[in-house]
Amino acid sequence: MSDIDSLYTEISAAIAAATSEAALEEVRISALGKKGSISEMLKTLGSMSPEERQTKGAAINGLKTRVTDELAARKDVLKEAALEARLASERVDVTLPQRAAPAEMGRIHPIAQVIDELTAIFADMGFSVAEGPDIESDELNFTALNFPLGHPARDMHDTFFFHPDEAGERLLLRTHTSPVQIRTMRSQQPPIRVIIPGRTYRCDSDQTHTPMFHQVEGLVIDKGSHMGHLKWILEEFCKAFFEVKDIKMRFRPSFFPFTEPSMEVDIQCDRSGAEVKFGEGNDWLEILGCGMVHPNVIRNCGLDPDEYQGFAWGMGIDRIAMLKYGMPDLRAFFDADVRWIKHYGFRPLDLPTLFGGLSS
Ligand code: 2NL
Repeated sequence: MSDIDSLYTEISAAIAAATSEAALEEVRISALGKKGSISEMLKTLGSMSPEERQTKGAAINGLKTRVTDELAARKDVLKEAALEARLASERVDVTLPQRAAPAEMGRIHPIAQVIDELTAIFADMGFSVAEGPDIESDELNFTALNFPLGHPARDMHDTFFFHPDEAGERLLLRTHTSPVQIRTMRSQQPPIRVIIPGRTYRCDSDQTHTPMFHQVEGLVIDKGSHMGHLKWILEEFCKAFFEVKDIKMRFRPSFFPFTEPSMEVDIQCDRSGAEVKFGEGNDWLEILGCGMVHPNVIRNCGLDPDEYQGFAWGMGIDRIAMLKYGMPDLRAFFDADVRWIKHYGFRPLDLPTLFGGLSS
């Protein structure tokens, strides 16, 4: 057998034995690459006599053509096989039930839901939302709000204080969202209509208190604003929030350093059944505190209390969320238990709106 025939037999066997496109490429390089066996053979043509070149040259070129054709044919076969294997491995059973999209699986926390609901209600009445930092100065959290130095109400707030700085100033975690109202009154001109939902902190922890909780406060400052306006806003809010046509409210005198007069507000409910019902029955439930902004607070914000009056209110978000959605344990709000959020959470795409329903 000539060396050409034996080289052909060898290469042809290697082509047939290649089981992947990469292995086949190696065979091609070893035969037809720059230093491949056929290429080396072609290089010998130059030193041959014209007669020898005529017979051997044709034979080597014939070898090259056959090997090139076999490589191409084998490549087609391997390509087809690779495609078949991929199709088999990536087969999709279209009859399987659909897996829920991430937006379907996640849930909105009831506190976030209630904040969205309140915001929709007050936005409809012309209020905007204001925000401020959780870490505040003593001045904004207490002094500007008419808590005199050494006043017992400062101690009642169970404040978390930071260590004093070199100048002796003591920062704190805000005990209510009121400092944001002070910031708003100092930076905006009346008329002011804002609500401030946010996190608040008090060093208190038991069945009905968590050290971090949520509050929403509202503030209106304008010429000639009065308690009638306050009462109407709170009534409209309660009806919309508890999704009832009518609800009786009871205003009881109270005390806050930052309002005068101050009131606590109860709403009518029925506690005779397993769950509390609003807008019916003969029981009362306290839900918020409110009052006319104290003239000292208006003055502390650079406004003239003889020109501008205002009213404000504050309520616990966690508490009204528990009441509305029948959640018995406050502490579960902050446990991050996925089973709880699956049960009490809200679907992310069901945004609360007044026209579409708050809690559809
Ligand atoms: C409650 C009572 C209240 C306010 C908060 C307020 C803010 C400014 C001026 C005057 Cl800047 N008042 N806020 C007023 C009355 C009551 O909260 O029981 N909250 C849970």
